[in-house]
Amino acid sequence: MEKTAAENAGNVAAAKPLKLFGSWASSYTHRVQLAMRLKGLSFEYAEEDLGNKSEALLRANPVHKKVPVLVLHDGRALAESAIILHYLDDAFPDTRPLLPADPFDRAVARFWCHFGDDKLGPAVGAVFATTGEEQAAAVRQVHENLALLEAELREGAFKGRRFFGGQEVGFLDVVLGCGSYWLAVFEEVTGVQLVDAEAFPLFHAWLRDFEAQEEVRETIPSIDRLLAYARGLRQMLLALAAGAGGAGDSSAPVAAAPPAAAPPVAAADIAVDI
Ligand SMILES: N[C@@H](CCC(=O)N[C@@H](CS)C(=O)NCC(=O)O)C(=O)O
Repeated sequence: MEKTAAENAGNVAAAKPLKLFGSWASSYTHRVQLAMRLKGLSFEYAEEDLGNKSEALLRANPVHKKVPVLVLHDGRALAESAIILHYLDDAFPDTRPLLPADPFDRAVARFWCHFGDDKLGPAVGAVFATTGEEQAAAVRQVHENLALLEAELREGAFKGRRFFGGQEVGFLDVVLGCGSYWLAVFEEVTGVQLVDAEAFPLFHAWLRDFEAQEEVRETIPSIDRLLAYARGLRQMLLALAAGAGGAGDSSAPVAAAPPAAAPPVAAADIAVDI
């Protein structure tokens, strides 16, 4: 009889552990780490130097050359955090599911995941990478996007839920939560308020609740470390945008430096890649 993917995964589990290529400050990496923790899946972790990527990472993700990458028990590799999260649900059905069971609810979770990656994340990145009027416009975009999420929590798809996934942290919590802790870091570094608890009470409460979860606390680096990293990164992005060129102040504590030749226009993109 043919074996299911889960049985195959289970058979080779003893031989070779799952392996995750990641970067310590990468929110996309945190998504996968958190998902595996919530599911109780053990894995090996390989920290990538994003300024000098390993041959193994480039072989495993030749298309995007980014982390996270999950290497399966049999050596095959998967890239893109949301796709990895879906895979984990499919391949390990005996573990805690992250996506809802209902097809419509699953689609809604995917929709808001796309919203986070496509709209909210880039707007937050732009606040971080800019100053002046450009930054003010990006702040307005962040607020518009947060207002959309707040409305869904108040009277839309997620009304009455503790988490986006229901009573427990689910797929969308992992996806949105692993980017949202950067909001406080960016507020501190830029001096701009992004999440006003009065304007976005439900989103604010959700984020505090998410951050207090044991698995989340185990996954997210300390605020001091993130702050030091973000300060160095902002300094470099502003230098790039100002046309200073190069990799900025080499003493800046930038753990995951973008390519030195990155053009200024890419600044917002770089900032989002955290
Ligand atoms: N869409 C990707 C984004 C991954 C991503 O942007 N990774 C960043 C680190 S957070 C990266 O590897 N950057 C290195 C580079 O761009 O060269 C995902 O969801 O996994």
